[in-house]
Amino acid sequence: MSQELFKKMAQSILDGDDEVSAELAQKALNEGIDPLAAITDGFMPGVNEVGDNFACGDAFLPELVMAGEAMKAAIAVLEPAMMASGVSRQVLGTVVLATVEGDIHEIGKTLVGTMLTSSGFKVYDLGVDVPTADLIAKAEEVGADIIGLSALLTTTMIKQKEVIDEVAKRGLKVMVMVGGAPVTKEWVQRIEADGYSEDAIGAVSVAKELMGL
Ligand code: B1M
Repeated sequence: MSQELFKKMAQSILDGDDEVSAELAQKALNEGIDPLAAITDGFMPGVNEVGDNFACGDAFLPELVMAGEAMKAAIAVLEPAMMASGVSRQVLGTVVLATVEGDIHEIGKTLVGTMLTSSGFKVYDLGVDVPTADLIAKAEEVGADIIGLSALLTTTMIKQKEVIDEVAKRGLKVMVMVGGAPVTKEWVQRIEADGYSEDAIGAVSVAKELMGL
């Protein structure tokens, strides 16, 4: 039953149809499907397929843009339910979150922010294409425990290292957690990040670990 729905969800992303993706997201909620499962098992396979098609020249930038819009429309419907499912109301820690400078991919970063918020973290989401200096300034202003950095491009991952180097240079007591599709464990070790997760659910566990919880 939900497999059928998941297939339609993936197809709505491939079609870049934000009306259908939003309708299917609502249908999932009506049927009591876990919103995160709808994203990971339904919509994500579609977005990954568009990405693969783009990489091998079978899809072009407009398809990528439309897939992104369809994904965002679905998440907008699912997000309130993800927020409401959070159990903890105690503030577990403060996170300054962003997609690094030069990178405008926002969907994964926003999902991580939603999961952290619904799990009890106070999240300052600075958006996309955020310069290192702005991240550091915000982290200092709000006394952040963690800076969370998303990067989706091999060309922008280096900005994660730039932030870590700046934190070290200034002797700041803030941990840095990184993620994003091109980020690997090897990269994380190389840049000496404090935490890494390959998905949004894992990001919550890693953030809790960093807080000693
Ligand atoms: Co772009 N894009 N894109 N794109 N895009 C990729 C990333 C790409 C892999 C596609 C491909 O070629 N296969 C490729 C990168 C290649 C590379 O560097 N190796 C690529 C490219 C090349 C580009 C452009 C350069 C294209 C161009 O202009 N010629 C351009 C770059 C613009 C820029 O940033 N300067 C570009 C633009 C775009 C759009 C704007 C059109 C659109 C984004 C729309 C938006 O965000 N509003 C877009 C999209 C949609 C994609 C793909 C198809 C999907 C990304 C996505 O939203 N995934 C992507 C291919 C792919 O990833 N398969 C691709 C869904 C999202 C939920 O997953 O973001 O991975 P993700 O987040 C996951 C995890 O990674 C993790 O948790 C999330 C949830 O599970 N995670 C974290 C993410 N951040 C985390 C942080 C954490 C922890 C975990 O801690 C802090």
